[in-house]
Formats: sequence, C-alpha cells, structure tokens
Amino acid sequence: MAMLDHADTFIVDVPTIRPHVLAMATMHAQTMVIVRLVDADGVDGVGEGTTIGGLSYGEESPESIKSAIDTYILPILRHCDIACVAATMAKVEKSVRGNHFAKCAVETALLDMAGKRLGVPVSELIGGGRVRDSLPVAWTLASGDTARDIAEGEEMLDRRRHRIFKLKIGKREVRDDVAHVGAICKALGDRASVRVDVNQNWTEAQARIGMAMLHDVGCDLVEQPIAGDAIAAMARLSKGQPIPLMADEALNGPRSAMRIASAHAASVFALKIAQSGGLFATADVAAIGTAAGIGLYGGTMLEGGVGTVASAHVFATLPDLAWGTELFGPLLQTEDILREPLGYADFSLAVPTGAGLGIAFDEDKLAFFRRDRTSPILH
Ligand code: MUC
Ligand code: MG
Repeated sequence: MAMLDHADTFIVDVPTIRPHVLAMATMHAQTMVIVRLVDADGVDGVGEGTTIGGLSYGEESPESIKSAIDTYILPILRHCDIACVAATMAKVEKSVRGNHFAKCAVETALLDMAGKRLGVPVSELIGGGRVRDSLPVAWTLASGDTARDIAEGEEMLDRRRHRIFKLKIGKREVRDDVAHVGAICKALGDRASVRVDVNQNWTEAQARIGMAMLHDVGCDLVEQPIAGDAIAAMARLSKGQPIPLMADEALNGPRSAMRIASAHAASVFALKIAQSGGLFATADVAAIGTAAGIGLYGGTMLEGGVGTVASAHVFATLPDLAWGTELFGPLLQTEDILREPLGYADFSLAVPTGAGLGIAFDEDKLAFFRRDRTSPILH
C-alpha cells in the first residue's frame, strides 16, 4: 500500500544543438513537462510528457499537459493505492478522457516508484518482461541543408553512434524533397538505412508519386506520408506502393492500432509511449502489430532522458523490433538533465538496469532549466 504524499509538475526548456526542421515546425529548444511524485514512505518517481512544436504536432501542448496533470489527475491519485499502477491508471481513465501525454507522464512516474519499491527495472513490470538490454538507435538528419545533413550522417557513422537515418521532409515540393533524400542515400550508400518522415504533409496524390520516387532513390521506409486519420487512403498507398508505409500520427493507442491493422493501412508501427497513452498501452499496440504481421519501430517525441528511458524500458520487452528505435532525444539537447547521461555506443542505447527507470536528475541543471524558476530566455 502506498499513498501519495506530494507532487511537483513543472515545465523545462532546453535548447537544441541545432535547428531541427520538421514539416510543421522548426525546433530551437525542446520543452518537457516533468512530474515528480513522492509517496508517504519517501519513495519518489518521475515521468515526462513531451510533444513537439507546441500545438503543431498534436492536440496536447506542454501547458495543457501540466494543467491536466495538476487539475484532474493528481486529485484522483490522492484517493488511490498508487503501488497498484494498473488499478490507479484505470481509475484515471474513468474520469479523464484523451490527454494521452499527461497520462503517460503520470503512469511513468508510478511505474518508476513501483520498480523502486520492488527493486526491479520498469521493463520487468511491462508485458512479459525484458528480453534485450540494448536497442538500435536512429538519428534524424533535419538541419534543413543537404550538405550539412550528409556531413552529420558521416560523422555519426564514423563515431559508430547511428547507422539508421530518418530525414524530415514534406515542407518543400515533392521533387525537391526526393532530390534531397536521393543525395543522402547516394552519399551514405549501403553503410546506412535511410528513411523519411513526412509528418502528414502530403496529399494522397503527392504520396503516390513521392513514395514511388523515394523507392527508386533507395529510401527504405516512409513514415506518415498523409493525414493520420485518412486510414482508407493509407491502405490504398500501402497496397499500391513498393516502399513500406509506417503509421505514426495515425496511432493513438490500441483501438487505433486495431483499426489500422484491420484496414491493412500500414506495414510498420511507430510505437510512442505518450501518443499511445502510456507504457502499458504501448505494449498493447505492439502486441496488436505483431499479431497482425506489422513490423515494429520504437518511436520518440524527442523526449529528454526520462521519456527516452521510459520508452526504452517498453521497447526492451519486445522480441521483434525489426526497424530498431529512434531514442536519440537527449542527444538533440545541449544539456542532459540526468546525472548520468544515457549510454549511446555501437549504434545502440543501453537500457538502464537499476530499479525503476534507473535514472536520477542533475538537480542543478533541472533548477536552471525550469521555466518557473530561472530560464526566461526561451519564452
Ligand atoms: C516524429 O514525427 O516522428 C521523431 C524523430 C524526430 O526527429 O521527430 C520525431 C517526431
Ligand atoms: Mg513521425
């Protein structure tokens, strides 16, 4: 039995190492909502709710995530035995619709506490438990400049940090985007897998042409080329195009996974803990994908250390992760808010082995980057 003693929810803004150019926004900083829970025995747990570009990616903003947690979720937790994570989240589900990012942050913190109490990593509390200790990690080339992207890709290969590259396209004319992808495929050759993410920015007609052209220049995968709710059109593209289509924005938890699988609308799922509504829900999405013969990829919302590690614990429970992961979020930030930075080596991320999430904050950095204390520079 564990009762909530106190909670702290705050927004943290950390600059990015370079502008990150996506179809719907250019990021110069990443904004993370951190929730910290402490129970009556003094056991604490942390969670993260992070989106991209304010409200330009999804329906929750950092401010709405914080408000949903403080106003609606924490009061429910005060009447729960928070040692029972699934039962607590089921209670939250009854009173709070949607708000997947906020729920994910809270569920992460509860699982961190539960793992610490039981002396096991969070990965042992998900599905059948951990089956792998490291995860292949992609990097996104999104400087907005082809030559700079090629140089960055070469550097990542030299450092043996990444050999899977995701290119963010969809902002320019289809032909210009394909030329950009083709130049990178040509430069990196068979030393790397090159994939693209259109972030819903094409029409079906553009996607039909774009996907065929991308296949011809050596691209391996196209992520969310058209609107995420255009399931029938995604199915037409999946059937008609030689290049695999990965669902990202279309996936918002197990029911959407079931709809996409039944419609044959994607051949790969980008699993995201926040979009799915939490770690348990992500495992359910993965199970639906696997049962339907859909390949799995460990996605990111470019979270910092907490959300990245929470995702890693879920992905470490998946026996089939054919497309690897993109858990590089902390590497895009100028400063790591964790005391021990995550272990990136040999094209992989090491999944922490300590109890709970297995991480701790650098409290000084956290205090510096907290929006409500000392970091007015970015807003
Ligand atoms: C997305 O849409 O997948 C993941 C990697 C990256 O660069 O942006 C994200 C979001
Ligand atoms: Mg995406």
